[in-house]
Amino acid sequence: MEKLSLNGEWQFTGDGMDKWLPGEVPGDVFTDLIRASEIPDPYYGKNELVLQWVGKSDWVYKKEFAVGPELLGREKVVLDCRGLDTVAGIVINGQRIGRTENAHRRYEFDLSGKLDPGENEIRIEFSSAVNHGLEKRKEYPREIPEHRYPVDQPARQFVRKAQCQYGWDWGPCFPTVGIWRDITIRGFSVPRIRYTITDQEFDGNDVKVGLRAGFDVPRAGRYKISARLSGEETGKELSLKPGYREENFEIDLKDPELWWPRGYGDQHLHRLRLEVRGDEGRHELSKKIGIRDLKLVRNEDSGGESFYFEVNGTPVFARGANWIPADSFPGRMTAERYEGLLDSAVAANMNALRIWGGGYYEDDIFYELCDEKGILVWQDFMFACSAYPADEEFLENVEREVEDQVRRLADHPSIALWCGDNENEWLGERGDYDRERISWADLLDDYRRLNEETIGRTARREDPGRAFWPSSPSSEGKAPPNDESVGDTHYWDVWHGGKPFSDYLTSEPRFVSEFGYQSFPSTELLGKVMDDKDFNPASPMMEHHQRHPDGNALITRRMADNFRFPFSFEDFVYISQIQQGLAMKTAIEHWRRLKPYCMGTIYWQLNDIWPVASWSSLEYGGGWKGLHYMAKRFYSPLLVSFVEEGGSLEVWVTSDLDERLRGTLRVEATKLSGGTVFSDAREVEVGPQTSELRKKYRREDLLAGEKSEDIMVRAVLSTTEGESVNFHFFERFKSLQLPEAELSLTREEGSLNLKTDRAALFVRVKATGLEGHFDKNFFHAFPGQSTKLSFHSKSDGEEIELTGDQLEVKHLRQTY
Ligand code: BMA
Repeated sequence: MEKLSLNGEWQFTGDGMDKWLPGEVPGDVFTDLIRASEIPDPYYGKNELVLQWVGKSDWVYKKEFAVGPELLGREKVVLDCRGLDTVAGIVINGQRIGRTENAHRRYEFDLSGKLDPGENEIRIEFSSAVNHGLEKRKEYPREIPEHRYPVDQPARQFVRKAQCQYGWDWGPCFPTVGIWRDITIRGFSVPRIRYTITDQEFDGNDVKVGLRAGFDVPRAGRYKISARLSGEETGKELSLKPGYREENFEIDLKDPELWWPRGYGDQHLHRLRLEVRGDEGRHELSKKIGIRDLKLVRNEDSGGESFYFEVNGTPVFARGANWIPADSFPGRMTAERYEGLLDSAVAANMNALRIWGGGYYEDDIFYELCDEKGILVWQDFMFACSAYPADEEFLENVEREVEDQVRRLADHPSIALWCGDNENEWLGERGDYDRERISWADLLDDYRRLNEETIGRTARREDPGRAFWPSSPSSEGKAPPNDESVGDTHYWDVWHGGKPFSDYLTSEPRFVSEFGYQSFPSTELLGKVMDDKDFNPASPMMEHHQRHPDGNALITRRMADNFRFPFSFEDFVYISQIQQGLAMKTAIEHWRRLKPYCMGTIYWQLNDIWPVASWSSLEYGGGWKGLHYMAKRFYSPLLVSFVEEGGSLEVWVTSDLDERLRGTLRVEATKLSGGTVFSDAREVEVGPQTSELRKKYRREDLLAGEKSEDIMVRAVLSTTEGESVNFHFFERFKSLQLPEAELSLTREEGSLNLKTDRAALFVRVKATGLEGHFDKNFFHAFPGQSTKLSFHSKSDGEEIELTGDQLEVKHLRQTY
């Protein structure tokens, strides 16, 4: 097959512009305009407000390319567009050859006979997706309720592109335009393999791998097709007629090496090769697949219905977070940025991510990295927080999208589940639309046609071996969508409902796919998008970078409940991060204790799309907020945790490990100013995949006559598989008698050592001017204990040695 990549340099122009500027493909018009210095940094200050014209304008991209006899000599030539964003007309040498209106689809256009020897020109004429949506909305017979965000554009429901680009409660409004994925001309005379999808049938340790492949046959002929996987081979010889066709193959593997989610085994991948040979050459497709038996287990039980992933017979508690697009501008994303974010997820002991339905189906590299790192992916289809149209044209467009994406992604072993959308089913109950004017019953009919009959039916048809779940949250009709006893749950009473953190402890879901709490990003990051003088949570500039209308009120109210109020912005940011971490810690430790009744916690949200106050644990650019450091501890496969009930303190041990462990559980009560007043140590045996109450102490025994505001309790579980440490305080942080503490950071035997004379809570070490993260941070230090720290640079993940003057240390007592 002849391949001519059209990636690289293009030229572009837009409405009212009298010149052509250089553009980069794959990319997007914002990134190109920034590079050409035509627009200021869209994230800076309130620039977003003056850049709304970009999404409302039409744009043209063009490129000249040379075609040689090799390509022209092929029977069939196609233009393969892996992503055009969004409404576009394609013109080759002045001749219109097709149009697109779905950024999530792969489009192919026949170029046979349309190319000239030598120079050719391609133009892609984009019309504004925002205007397109408005027109479609006008034509649609029914009103679709629209939830609006502080800065947004309307009618996103009518346009198949990343929905959050129209503005969200954490994201700016930048409806991008452009050639956002690879664009290639392909010429071929033998059948071209368009895609392959495998399914796996297990029989004990052996596996029958079914392979379905789609071929584009340019000319009639006799062809030999062979498939190879892990040393096994199968094949057939066929006479094929021109046109599109599918063929099935089967390969039996004896006791193959399996792919496991991280923590349970290796991420073994097998090379799959499919080859077509004919008189005029050959075409081969090669990719890595994983062999694993992955099930979504849903068994009725006394509590409702279970909901968990089982991989190769092992139940897996999903510890993870929700993923949103990592930049408003896809043109800026790089493999390194994907890897950095995913490495951070792994470093925080996550084994699962949910790709939320308001963004886009991620780049191939994302799934390849998840395969390699053993991260289970919950993949939403890209519909979120809304009703959608359901006319023939829209449904047909969606069917093609689902087909394209499932065929592209299904062979990634990391993908655990397809999910129809984010919160659309739940919308009937919670949507803030005018219920007098718009009836949900009317919209339900459209919803069924889109969700069950189009998205679900297509996903099941294309990939019958993988679970399809209608929506997140859903109970698949067995209970209200967000019911806790069946299916997955979004738990938002603490954030959106403003309830105290203790409310998490009243919730008993089977699998929580969303719950979150906001914090502010670092002042280093904020300093890149605003002036220091705007460093105040309620400054108009900061409020522009906080998209949840009640966000600041919710944060500050809760802060006043639990902390002495900080008076510098830097301290406010620091405490907001502690508070966010504590919210997630409370929820996740509780839900992990409910194992195996509850089998997954996917918090909202892992990452950010721009510099903003949000629910993320990684700020824009990948920096770790306090929550991410805390997640590393509360997501540790082995967890010791506390429950205070009446006059007693329970100590629980939760294990996601598959082996039985022996170890010591030590519980100590210590005065904040120094001195242990209670201590107990016992040998423990921790069964595989268990969560148990190990010991209950009377509060008065732990306090040993001391005042509750002077005491911290520490539990240390030490086993051969590592250690889990946790703390408990009987009083709110604002009521504690925190001592002034002297902290020292020294370099001893190659590592950084932190020591203190008295208890110092939420110690945060910052490496000024350096990008990266520490192995631990936001931890409690107390007398007699020295904490070893290492710093991993962002560029290569390697540990680097820091000197004292590069470091800044803060702890809670210093904020008042
Ligand atoms: C959820 C998500 C998002 C939203 C988040 C925070 O329900 O699905 O739509 O950003 O809440 O409000």
